[in-house]
Amino acid sequence: MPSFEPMLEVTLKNYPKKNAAHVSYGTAGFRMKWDDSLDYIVYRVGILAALRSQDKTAVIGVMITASHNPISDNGVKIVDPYGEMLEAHWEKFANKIINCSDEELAGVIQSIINESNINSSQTPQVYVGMDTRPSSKRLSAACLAGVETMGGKVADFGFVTTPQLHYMVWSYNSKSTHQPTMEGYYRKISDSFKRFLKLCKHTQSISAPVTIDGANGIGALKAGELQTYLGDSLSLKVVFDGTAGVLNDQCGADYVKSKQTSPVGLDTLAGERYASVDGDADRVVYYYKSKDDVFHLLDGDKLAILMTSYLKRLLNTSKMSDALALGLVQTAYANGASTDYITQQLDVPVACTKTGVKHLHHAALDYDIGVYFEANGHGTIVFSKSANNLIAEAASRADASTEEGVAVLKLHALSEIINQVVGDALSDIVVIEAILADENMSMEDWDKQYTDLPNVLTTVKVEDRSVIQTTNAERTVTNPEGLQAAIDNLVAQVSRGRSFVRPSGTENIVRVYAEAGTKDEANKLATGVVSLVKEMCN
Ligand code: G16
Repeated sequence: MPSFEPMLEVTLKNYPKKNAAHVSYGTAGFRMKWDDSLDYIVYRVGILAALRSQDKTAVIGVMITASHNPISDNGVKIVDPYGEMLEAHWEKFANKIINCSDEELAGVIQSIINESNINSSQTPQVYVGMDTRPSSKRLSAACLAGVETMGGKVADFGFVTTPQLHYMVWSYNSKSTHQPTMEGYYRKISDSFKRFLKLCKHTQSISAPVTIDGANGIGALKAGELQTYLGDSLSLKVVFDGTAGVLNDQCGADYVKSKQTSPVGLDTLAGERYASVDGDADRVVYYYKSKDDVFHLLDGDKLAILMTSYLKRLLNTSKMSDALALGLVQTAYANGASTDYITQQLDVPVACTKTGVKHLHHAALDYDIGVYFEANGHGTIVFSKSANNLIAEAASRADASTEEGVAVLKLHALSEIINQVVGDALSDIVVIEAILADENMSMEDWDKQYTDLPNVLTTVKVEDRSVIQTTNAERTVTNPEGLQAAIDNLVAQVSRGRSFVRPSGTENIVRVYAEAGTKDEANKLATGVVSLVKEMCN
């Protein structure tokens, strides 16, 4: 009898399979409406994470979260050794282990052990974290039971943001000098930010606070903790902190981005900076109100362009632009004006991938310094290993009395403020604040880099979202037949039109994006495409 079986017999009784429907490991792991059938899924994910840990001889992470989705949802995803998303081959194992019956479970575990040549004598190590949903604690307990079934050790981090858990896993496995602790995480961001500010001409500290909408979730709590490390170098004023409102309800990054308005109940003042994070703080958007009382959104595209243009300038001044290739990765949701600006004005190459952080992250690794952002605010900057080494080495001998030396030191500090492992709202905010301070830029100045084409992002409920199939980084529909030609026809009727539809990977809906030369045209295009989807997909 395999060594795990006696323990499996004991724990399985507490987590019997409750759902006959087939579930798949998607962009965001397993995610659904919460009911007690999610318990067995998370228990089995705990078992799989333990196997993955033995397979890689490394710490593996499990995060319990449904991120931007409503409080009634929950989910779980696995974090690979260097903070990456779970490898595709193991997503297949995930589907196998979740969809088999209770009777088949031992056999499926053994088949994964055999297929991956796993040395079962090693003790698995799994880091577990969760968001603030009411169902998260119970799911975390289920995960722990799964890991322990395989004889694994768990480090339970409790309430953390998704990027914090990714950081811990990366930090431990890579034996980073930045410790795999909450303190290590906060010190990495705040110490490098303070170092960066000392190099800036305009300011030694940023006196005006940035208001952070914490989506009534974990981001609010953790922004408060980060503040204690930042001290008076940067002031974070947290609202929607969970003391009164409901998670992601009329607040948070997803609400602000899709409704293109500020959170309900937030009284925005002209001249101030605002940022909204989502339910697990892995994405962020900024916004402000102009003097004429108009709301202006600075979404993931605007964040990406600010970071890319600033990096380009630093690379030129530090005379490192020949050694380090800079590139940007976007998805189909990127506003056409942002892509035009970056390619035509800044002469930086742009790649387009499917939605899903793992696709963007992977493509960003093609550059020495790759900036990637989804328009919804999910993104970061990744530096290749050789770029990190080159910058650190140049910083160690940089002459801070020259412009060139200061640029090298700023580049080095930025590479440490940013969470290179995964998109991280908190570290992104600090990077944006660093750049705005150094450039002495107001929100208006930032916004003026380029003007967004008017756009609409909406959703359509359909019976079965899988009827929509796409290609060309989700920009072209291949099924239902005729839908793409009909969309093209509507696009041709407006100026500077562009539109696409794709099935969501996290909700049972189809997303529709439309942009055009004027707001009326964008609305007209979106309405037309929504009707087409309703007609042809139901
Ligand atoms: C997840 C993914 C993102 C994706 C988002 C929405 O984000 O990690 O890459 O953009 O879902 O995906 P979809 O349009 O397929 O529903 P999060 O922040 O919810 O984990």
